[in-house]
Amino acid sequence: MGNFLGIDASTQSLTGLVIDPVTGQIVAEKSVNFDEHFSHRYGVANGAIDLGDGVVHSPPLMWVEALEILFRQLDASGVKMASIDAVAGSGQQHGTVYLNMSAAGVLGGLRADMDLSEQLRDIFSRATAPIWMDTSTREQCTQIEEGVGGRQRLLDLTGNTAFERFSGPQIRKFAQTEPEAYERTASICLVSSFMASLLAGRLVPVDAGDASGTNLMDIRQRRWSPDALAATADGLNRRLLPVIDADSVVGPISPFWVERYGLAATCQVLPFSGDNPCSLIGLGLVRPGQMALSLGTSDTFFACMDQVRTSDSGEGALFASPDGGHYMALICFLNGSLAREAVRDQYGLNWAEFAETLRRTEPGNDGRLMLPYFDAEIVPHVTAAGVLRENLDEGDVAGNVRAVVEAQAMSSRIHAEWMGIQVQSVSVTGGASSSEDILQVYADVHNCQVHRFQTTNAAALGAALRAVHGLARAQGTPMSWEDVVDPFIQPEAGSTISPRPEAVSRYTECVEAYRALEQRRTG
Ligand code: XUL
Repeated sequence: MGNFLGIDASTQSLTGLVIDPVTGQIVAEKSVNFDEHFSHRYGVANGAIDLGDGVVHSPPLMWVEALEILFRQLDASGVKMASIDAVAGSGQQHGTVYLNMSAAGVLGGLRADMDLSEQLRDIFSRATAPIWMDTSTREQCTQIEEGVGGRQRLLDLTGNTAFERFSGPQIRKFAQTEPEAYERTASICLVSSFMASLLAGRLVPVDAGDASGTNLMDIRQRRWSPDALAATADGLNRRLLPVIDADSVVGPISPFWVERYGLAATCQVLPFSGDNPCSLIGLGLVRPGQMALSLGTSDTFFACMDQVRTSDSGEGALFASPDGGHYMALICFLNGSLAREAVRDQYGLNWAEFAETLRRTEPGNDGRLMLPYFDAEIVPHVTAAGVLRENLDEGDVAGNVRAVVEAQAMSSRIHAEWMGIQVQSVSVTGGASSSEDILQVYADVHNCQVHRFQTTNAAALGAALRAVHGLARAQGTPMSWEDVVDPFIQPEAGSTISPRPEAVSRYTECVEAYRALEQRRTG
C-alpha cells in the first residue's frame, strides 16, 4: 500500500495532507492561505468577499489557482507524488459553483503545458460562488418550505429546515435574480464536487454527506428529492449529477496532474465530501454517540448518530455520514474564529496574550456575560450583528476575552441538547484547538475530557482516510472503518484536557444565566 492524499478546501485556506496508512503517520501537511496569496488579485478578506446585505461570495478561480500552488508545495516537501494511490477531499459546505456548457469539455481536455486557471477562466456562468457565510436568502428559505408543503415536511424529508446558507435557497435566489445567467448554467457543483472535478478532469457528482447540506436531498434515500428540487428552481434536476456514494472511486486522476506534477496515472480520485462530514471521519466518529468540536472559521459541534434525529427548533443540521451507514448531527456557529479574532483585535492582543488572559481569569467570569454576535448568527438564529454585554464593561479587556470563549462553549452545550447525547468526551480539531486555554473552558463547561490529535486538520485527514477505505473496497480488499481510522485517532500523549470540578459546578449556574440572556435577545 502506498500513500493517500486528503485535500481540504476550506473558507480561508486549501490544505493537503498525505498519510501512510501502514505506519499510521502523516507524512506531509501543507496549506495555502488565500489572503496571503490572493487578497489583492481576488479582493478576498478571510478567503471571502463581503458584498454587503448578508451576501458573501468567494471566487472559484482562486481555489483553482490555490490547487496548483498546493501541488507544487507538496512536491517540494519531498513527498513522492507517484507514491499516492488515491486522493479524496473535503470542501467548505453549502457553497455553489455555477458552470456553463463548456466546462465538461474543458475539464476533459486539460493541457499540461498551461496553468489550470488560464484554461478554466471561461467555464463559469457566475464569476463568484455564494458560500456558507451568506445569510441573504431568508425569503427563498420561506418559499422553499412552503413549496414542499411546510417547514416540518422539509425537515422530515431532508433532515433540515431551510437554512440561508444551504445550497437550495442560494440556487433559488440566483435563478430568481439572475435568470439569464441561470439559463446559461449547465451544471451546478458544490465546492466539494467542483474541487473533485478539477482532479478527475470531468464533472464529479456530489456525495451524500455534502448533498445533505443543500435542502435538496432525501436524507433517508440519499438521492435528490423531486419535491425539493421542484420547490427550488426550474430545470434543477438536469443541472445536478445524481448523488454519489462517498466511498466509490470516480476514476483515475486527470493526465494534467500526472504530466505536470508526477502523480501516478493509476492514482484514483474519490468524491470529495463536506468539511464537517470529513472531520467526522478524521476524528474517528464512526461509532454512534461520540461528539466532536471543530474550532475553525465557523465553530461546529457534532455527533455520529445511528438514526435520523432532527432538531425541532430547526437550528440543528443533519447530514449523511460519508461512512455510508451513520448520520451526523451538527450545530454551526458563524461567530467562531472571527468572533475570537474580533475580540483579540479590539483589545490589541496577540494569541499568546489572549491565552494568558484566559488563564488568569476565573471560570464563570464573575457573572460577566457576552452574546458574541459580531456577525449575524446561525445558532441561535440571529439575523443581524449585535454584541450584547451583561455586567460587562466594553473597556474590560480580561472580562471580554473570557466572555467570548465562555459564550461559545456554553452555547455549544445548550444548543446540542436536541441531539440527546450524554457527552462522554469531546474530540477537537481546527486552528483554535491548539489553544489549551480555550479547550479548558470547553472541558469545564461540558464536564468531560477533551482530546487532541496529531493534526488540527481533521477534515483533510478524514478525506485521506476516506480514500484509504474507498480504494480498499474498490480493489476487493475491504477494510472496516475502525481499522482505517484507529491508527490516526490516538490522542497525543499528555494532551488530553480534563474538567476541573470547581469550575464544572460554577458553570452549571452560568449556563442557565447564559440561556436566559440568550432567550431575552432572540425572543
Ligand atoms: C456547516 C457550515 C460550515 C462550513 C464551513 O454547516 O456551514 O461549518 O462547512 O466550514
